[in-house]
Amino acid sequence: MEKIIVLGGGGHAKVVMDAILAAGKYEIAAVVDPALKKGSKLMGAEVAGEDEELAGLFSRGLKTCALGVGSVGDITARRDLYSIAKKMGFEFPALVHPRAFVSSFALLGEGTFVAAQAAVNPGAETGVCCLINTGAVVEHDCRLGDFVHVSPKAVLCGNVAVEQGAHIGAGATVIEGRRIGRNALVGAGSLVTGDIGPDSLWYGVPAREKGKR
Ligand code: JB2
Repeated sequence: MEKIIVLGGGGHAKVVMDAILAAGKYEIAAVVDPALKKGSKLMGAEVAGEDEELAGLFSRGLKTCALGVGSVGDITARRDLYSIAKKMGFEFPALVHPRAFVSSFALLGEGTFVAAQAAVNPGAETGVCCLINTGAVVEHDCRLGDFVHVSPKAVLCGNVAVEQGAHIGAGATVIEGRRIGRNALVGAGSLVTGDIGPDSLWYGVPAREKGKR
């Protein structure tokens, strides 16, 4: 079986690890997280310690990573960790929980994770390391930039564009054809009926701009 390293060992990492184990393609060879005790176990996998261990793991032939650090609006840690590991030569396959639906006419970018019960419909495309969380819906022809997070049970109707780094909160809905700007944040439960500019914070039903990020 192929081996994979999980970067991060918090709440999101456990969700990613569960999906990896359920899919059965990879064995989790190591979890790398400075907050966990080296040599301990997380969900049966060995904790390897801090990010400094990555070089040694790479030289042992482990070349595949899963991004287990999540985000609730600030993608900095995810993006930095991804680029450090990429520069070292690691690859980040797209990972899909076996009980998610991803159309064979959808395109998932490198390192994108699709959680259980999520749906990604035909013509949808994601960038690098997007997070389509539990039960989220990415309808036909949506276009997601890098590091976009669609939180649990959020719905992007058809033809929605979400630019790099934007965060769609849990249970929010964006109606068809709208555009969410770079690094914008849509609060949980919101209903987005218009376009949203970059770096702005929107929430409510219907969603209104509440400030800048
Ligand atoms: O640079 C890093 C780094 N920065 C934080 N390298 C490595 N290897 N690990 C890093 N971490 C680790 O990510 C922290 O030490 C911590 O153990 C973990 C973050 O765990 P936490 O449970 O705080 O957050 P999360 O990112 O797993 O999950 C957030 O995002 C999810 C999408 C949470 O808010 C969840 O509720 C949410 N579902």
